[in-house]
Amino acid sequence: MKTFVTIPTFNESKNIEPLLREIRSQDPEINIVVADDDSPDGTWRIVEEISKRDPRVFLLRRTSNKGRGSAGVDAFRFALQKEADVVIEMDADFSHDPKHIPRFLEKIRECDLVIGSRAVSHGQDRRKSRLRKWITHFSTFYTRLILGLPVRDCNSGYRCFRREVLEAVNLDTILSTGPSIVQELLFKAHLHGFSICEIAIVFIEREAGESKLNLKRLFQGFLMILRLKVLHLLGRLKDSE
Ligand SMILES: Nc1nc2c(ncn2[C@@H]2O[C@H](COP(=O)(O)OP(=O)(O)OP(=O)(O)O)[C@@H](O)[C@H]2O)c(=O)[nH]1
Ligand SMILES: [Mg+2]
Repeated sequence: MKTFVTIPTFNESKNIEPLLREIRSQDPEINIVVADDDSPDGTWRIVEEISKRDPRVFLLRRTSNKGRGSAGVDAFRFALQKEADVVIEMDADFSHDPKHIPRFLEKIRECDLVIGSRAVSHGQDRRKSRLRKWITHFSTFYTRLILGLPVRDCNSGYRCFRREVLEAVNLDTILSTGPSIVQELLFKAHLHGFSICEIAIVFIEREAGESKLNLKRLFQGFLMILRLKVLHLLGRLKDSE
């Protein structure tokens, strides 16, 4: 099973090297794609150096069309072009522990899409901020309600896709340039009838680097979920109707 890990990054210079090391220690064969938006802190430069020593590390240095969502799409496209069978997407800030990778790869044999979930038995959200946890709870409630998703952690960006899922959702039609790509892909995979499973993860707070979440991004995410629902009701979610 040819496996790729894709990681969108922006200003993660303190995290990226130890993260790549930990992923590599999980699996010497795994391919890793970092989609960096020309980070001013030089994250891309660190990845470029590592990629010279490790032929299974790839850097996508993006200078236009920036954003968490479009970086994710570029990395998926790259993995598909390189004939990935399975793609795991994760954040760079150690909230997503690489030690869960082997369990994703086990579970993907049974399901089309596997979600690293904080909301199933043994899953945990270890962040200290009550506000951040509350936002996650509310956002999951809202997403499940509007989009009718049979998933307990709709906001998790730690996921494993079979190639067929990424092909079917048609990456050319993704609307989200920002973080709402997480919910958009989930909704489209669900509309296509793919099987979705959740495995427990322990989600920890970022220790280094700064959060990119702000009120504007949060609000844009809520609006995007409404937009996806309306387009679906109108039969205009291109790839899936
Ligand atoms: N390429 C790219 N990556 C981004 C962008 N914004 C965020 N990311 C990356 O997407 C992942 C998730 O972003 P985070 O800032 O951790 O968002 P969050 O998890 O909601 O918030 P915190 O964990 O509190 O920081 C991280 O790997 C970021 O570096 C962006 O505009 N472009
Ligand atoms: Mg984070």
